[in-house]
Amino acid sequence: AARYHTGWERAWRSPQPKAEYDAIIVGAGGHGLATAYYLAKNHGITNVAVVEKGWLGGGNTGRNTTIIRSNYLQPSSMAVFEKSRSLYEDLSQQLNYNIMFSPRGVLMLAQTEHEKRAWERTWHANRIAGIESELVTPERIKEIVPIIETGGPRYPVLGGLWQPRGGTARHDAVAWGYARAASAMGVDIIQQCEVTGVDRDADGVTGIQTTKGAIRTKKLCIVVAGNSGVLADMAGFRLPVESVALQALVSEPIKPCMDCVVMANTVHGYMSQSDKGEMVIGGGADGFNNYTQRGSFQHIEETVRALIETFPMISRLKMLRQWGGIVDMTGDRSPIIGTTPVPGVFINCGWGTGGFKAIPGSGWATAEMVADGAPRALAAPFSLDRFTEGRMIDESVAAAVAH
Ligand code: FAD
Ligand code: PYC
Repeated sequence: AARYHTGWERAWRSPQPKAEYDAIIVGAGGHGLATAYYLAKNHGITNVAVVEKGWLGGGNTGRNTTIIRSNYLQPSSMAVFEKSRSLYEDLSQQLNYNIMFSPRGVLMLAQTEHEKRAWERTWHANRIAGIESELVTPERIKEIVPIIETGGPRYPVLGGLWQPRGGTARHDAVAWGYARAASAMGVDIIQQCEVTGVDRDADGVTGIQTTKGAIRTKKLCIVVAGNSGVLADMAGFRLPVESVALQALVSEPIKPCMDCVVMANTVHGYMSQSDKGEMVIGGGADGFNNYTQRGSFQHIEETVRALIETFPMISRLKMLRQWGGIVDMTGDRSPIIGTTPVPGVFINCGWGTGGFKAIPGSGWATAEMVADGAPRALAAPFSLDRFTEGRMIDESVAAAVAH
């Protein structure tokens, strides 16, 4: 009998590891895969392996709520997030893979006077940097999001920051699109291959130990989000990063009722509607360090309770499923992209609760660094030594769910 599920072309190759690569990237999340893609595409470096302990995109890249925006405060952050947002605009065409980028607009609510002032400051910074964003009144907010209740009893909506060119994309597709394109250019993506050790001699890194054997390299880029501290420990240095669970949940699908993304950061709740009709909901990060990739009842209750004041209509919705991912949080809520104390070992981490939006820009900047051996302008401010030099890049307001 005819079968529909035979003869499909594999999207990427699944090779056995070679003995040696010019560069190895640990972690096949969005950032690792984008780094591999831009190494091949922009720098012609294709003798590269991306080594992944599980399945590609199975970490935070496949667990996030897909919000894309660039309304950050500091010049270095705006540069990398806006580079990223603009790369997202035609990423489907670049990868020839539909990542379902949907620039539906992102609205950050102001529900205290303090938050209102913070968004005013961000708006001025965005304007100076040429990032399109708009301060909006409660009346305008009601036009943008008719289902919102602006006059809530505890935290009425006082205004907001609207980024019309922000939006969402299909998270898995971002990973799959980069993977397919990188693989087609010769990058080996090796799944089910956990890195268990980092080999080094007096001059620096010499290779890695994995569950599929030893692999040699002189350039190792660690891109493992919540596991960054574990990998840094293997390589012999420490990171100022904490690993915390961030949870999310989705409701049953309903008819289209909200065509933008809304973030209510004072109460720790945010929401958008997926193409399937589910309300995609998230809140704050867990208040304790852990490596447990799952959700908890307490979190559902806290997050939904917080959002119901602003969106009373969700009180009748059934929640379908919840999950968690382990995010890598730095003290200033900004990422780390840089060289490390071990020659030949590079790090890309610290994206915390907000790195999905950064995947293209981060991959671009990290590929520059791995190719040249040192970061160029986009990545340079995010070096590891900013923590010893006291050069913090404070993004606690823009990080929103992680403040
Ligand atoms: P990951 O996708 O986690 O990839 C790292 C990979 O490394 C994993 O696949 C892991 O298996 C692998 N790995 C780990 N250890 C090893 C090892 N020893 N050997 C080999 N491989 C290893 N960001 C936004 O911008 N917008 C959002 O709306 C948003 N919402 C979020 C909601 C939730 C619930 C969560 C959890 C995160 C959210 N984020 C959001 C953050 C975003 O998901 C992350 O910052 C981003 O996905 C990090 O990508 P990554 O490639 O660095 O990490
Ligand atoms: O960084 O925009 C963000 C975000 C939203 C939800 C989680 N992170």
